[in-house]
Amino acid sequence: MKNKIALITGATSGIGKACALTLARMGFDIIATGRRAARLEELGKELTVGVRFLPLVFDVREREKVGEILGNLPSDWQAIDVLINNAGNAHGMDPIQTGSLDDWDAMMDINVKGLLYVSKAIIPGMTKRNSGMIINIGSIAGKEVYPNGNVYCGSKHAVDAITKGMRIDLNPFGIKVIGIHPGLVETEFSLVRFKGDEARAESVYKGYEPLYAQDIAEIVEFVVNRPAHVVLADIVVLPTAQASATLVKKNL
Ligand code: NDP
Ligand code: 8X3
Repeated sequence: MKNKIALITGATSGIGKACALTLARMGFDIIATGRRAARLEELGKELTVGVRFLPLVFDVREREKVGEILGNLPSDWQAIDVLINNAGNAHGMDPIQTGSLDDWDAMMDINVKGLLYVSKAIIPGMTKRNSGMIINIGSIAGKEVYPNGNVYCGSKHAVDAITKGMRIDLNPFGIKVIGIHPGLVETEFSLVRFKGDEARAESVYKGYEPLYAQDIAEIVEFVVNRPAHVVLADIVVLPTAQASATLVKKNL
């Protein structure tokens, strides 16, 4: 994959970071984004020697800034081969009648609109070149709805629908569009969802073996390595202990 470029949003932790490290090992030059500049700097030090690295610090909610930064990439970074729309999180886990408007705004603005803003900036280059791959990180929450998951599930159902729409609209250009929908992956996800409550976050992954970020990165590696005529369009990946969004076999 020498001289190919991958852009990964939300590469400061979890799935995005694992994807950045894995794609760099495959030889991709890496554009990594996130809000935490220090984390991106650390990532740069961990990346495989010999690949180019461009860290970009922005909040995917900032529409103008996203367009400005991604629309003015240095000329030798513009031909992006793989876009991984990964940035996202759950915020809160409350019944619909008591949910917080701030949490709802965060989830819709980051998981849905942020993905759209980034895509809007990158897709024109892909259509012009008649090539490219877009991998959207959805969720089992985009395939099912679970108690108190209401708006997070809504945001991920939107990601699923947008992914399908992208695949249809970008079909004439030979652009591959892939949805990866994981179940429970042990990352900083629950720490963010429960607003820094470490004990509550850790309890989500107790009593069974969850997925790890690297498991998702390895699926990305497999997807990216398929021949030109093959696209793994829609992938649901769960820990073996998980049968559905709500059914997890735990030994507590
Ligand atoms: P993490 O919390 O570990 O990572 C989330 C990443 O998203 C961070 O790099 C964070 O960067 C970035 N991010 C969050 N908000 C913003 C923002 N406003 N602007 C820019 N970047 C942002 O969680 P995961 O790795 O688990 O999550 C990655 C994706 O996987 C998400 O879309 C999530 O919904 C999805 N997912 C996660 C599952 C899980 O069980 N963990 C299961 C299914 C899907 P920073 O804070 O530096 O901005
Ligand atoms: C993250 C997995 O089950 O918390 O998308 O929705 S779950």
